[in-house]
Amino acid sequence: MTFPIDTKLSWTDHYVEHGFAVLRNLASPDFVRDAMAEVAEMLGHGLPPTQWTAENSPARSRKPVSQMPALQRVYDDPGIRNIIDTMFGSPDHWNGQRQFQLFLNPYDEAAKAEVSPAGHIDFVSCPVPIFGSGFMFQVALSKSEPFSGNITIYPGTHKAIQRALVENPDLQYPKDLQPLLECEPYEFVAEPGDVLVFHHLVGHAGNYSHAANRRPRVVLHCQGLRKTWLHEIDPASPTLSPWERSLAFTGGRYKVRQDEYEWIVNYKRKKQEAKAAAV
Ligand SMILES: O=C(O)CCC(=O)C(=O)O
Ligand SMILES: [Fe+2]
Repeated sequence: MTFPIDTKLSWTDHYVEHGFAVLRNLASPDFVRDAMAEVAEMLGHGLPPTQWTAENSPARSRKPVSQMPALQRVYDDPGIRNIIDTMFGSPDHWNGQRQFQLFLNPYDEAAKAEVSPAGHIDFVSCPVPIFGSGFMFQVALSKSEPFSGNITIYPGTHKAIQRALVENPDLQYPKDLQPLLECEPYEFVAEPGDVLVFHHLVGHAGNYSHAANRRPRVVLHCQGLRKTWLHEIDPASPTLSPWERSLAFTGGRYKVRQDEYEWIVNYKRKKQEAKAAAV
């Protein structure tokens, strides 16, 4: 059993409620075709995707994505830009950063056809932002199948994590928060051009590639970030954007103790300094 998408909800309501949404066939076919051609050129072996293996195809691009102009166009795609603008409630909030990676999971003979029973969040042993400044999305460039190494999402966990942080903003992942990230996952099995949008606090996991027909997983793993970080939310406000609504599980009006960005940067800097002083 995997978690079923609730098709009665709009994608934005699904994102708010479950911490993720799937938009089928969203990125333009021209973009997807050119991006896949650029990936194939980078690999250089001319083999069809079902013959890609861990030996002949690296999981992370050999070439920096900054040198892959077709991939860069992901942020010019009208469907993608519409997601960003809709999430933030206006085209004025996006910070313009093209921050993404190419994730490629070729068939792995030694792996098992299974997905992780638990997720992670990306804020490891550091402050976890209650609000943060954006969301994540993946754009599928090729057809995948169950166990292709697709990302899995642990639905609804963004709420539990945010509530725990409201109670105690000093909680950290994994030591305090891992138990909240175990539930029935959703696996992003994709057709080319499908997009998965997910919350910065929702549990998610990478998986091994061992699908029946040996299809690999090829996606762009992207961030949609705002110019400004949020400091405060009033869940009762009628004008919240979908992104803000997904951050309104605070149980009432909530204001951060300090700027979250500065908090994370200072925390990391102090940790580095302590490490340097210890050697
Ligand atoms: O493989 C994936 O799609 C997920 C990767 C991930 O969660 C990460 O890099 O933090
Ligand atoms: Fe992650």
